[in-house]
Amino acid sequence: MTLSPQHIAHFQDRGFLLLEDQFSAQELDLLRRRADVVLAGRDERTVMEASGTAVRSVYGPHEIDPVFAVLGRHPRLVGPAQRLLDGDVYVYQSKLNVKSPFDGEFWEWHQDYVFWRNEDRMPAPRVLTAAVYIDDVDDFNGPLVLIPGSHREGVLRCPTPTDLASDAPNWHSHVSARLKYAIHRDVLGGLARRYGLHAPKARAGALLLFDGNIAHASSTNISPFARSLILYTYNHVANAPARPTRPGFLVSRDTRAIAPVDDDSLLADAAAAQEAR
Ligand code: 6CS
Ligand code: FE
Repeated sequence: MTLSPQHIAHFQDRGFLLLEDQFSAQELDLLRRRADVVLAGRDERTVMEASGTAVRSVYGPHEIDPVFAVLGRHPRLVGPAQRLLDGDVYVYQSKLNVKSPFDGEFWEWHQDYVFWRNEDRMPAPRVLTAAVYIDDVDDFNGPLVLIPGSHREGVLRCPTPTDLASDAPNWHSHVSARLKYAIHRDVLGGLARRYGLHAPKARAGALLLFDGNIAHASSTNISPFARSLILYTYNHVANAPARPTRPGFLVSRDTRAIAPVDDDSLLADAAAAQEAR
């Protein structure tokens, strides 16, 4: 995937870029099958919704599944990440965000980079996330909502919450519905009035790229349709934290530059693994 000058200008100006129809129906079928396998696991990388019954996220699927490992090295993701971050990149973090039918909970307004700066000591916001739409994303199943242009405002003010769950590992407040760094509502209101809100809706197979500093959120999923995304955060190899302490499934310790695989690798490698049907 080669980005056009218009693509690059859009990302730099708005803080995000939506590329539609990047993955075929057969590739999506494979990703959905692997997502079901990954979601069946229950270890500490699996974060449940507050209901305790629905899975919210699984962190580090690229570490535990061969197909998600290939996807993280795919040229349709790595190519744009290298171009937009201007150099070699590695997978800082991967996650499968499910947003289950009926039970998928909200994500408060936040920026991603503040978690990586404050909790991992990531030096600079030379980082972006690439989200592959495994399901259609529409008005009704809790689409990601962005504030276009907010990535240029630096790290925004986040009041320290007083009601964070204390019985869970401390990193749970980095990934649950009650976030440690949620943007102050006065700040958020001003940004929304200035820049507006935008929900990048698209069919399954789309790829959404967004800057580590763009303000974003999502509502609960009241629909009977899942809104699963597989997300890879790409960090520039010169921007790796020196001594991360959070678990490896949140902060990858493998900071080697990615050499992208061939464009047909998802199905080719899966066929080799007798997975593709
Ligand atoms: O703490 C983290 O690494 C995760 N938390 C949020 C709210 N976004 C970035 C990242 O996925
Ligand atoms: Fe986020």
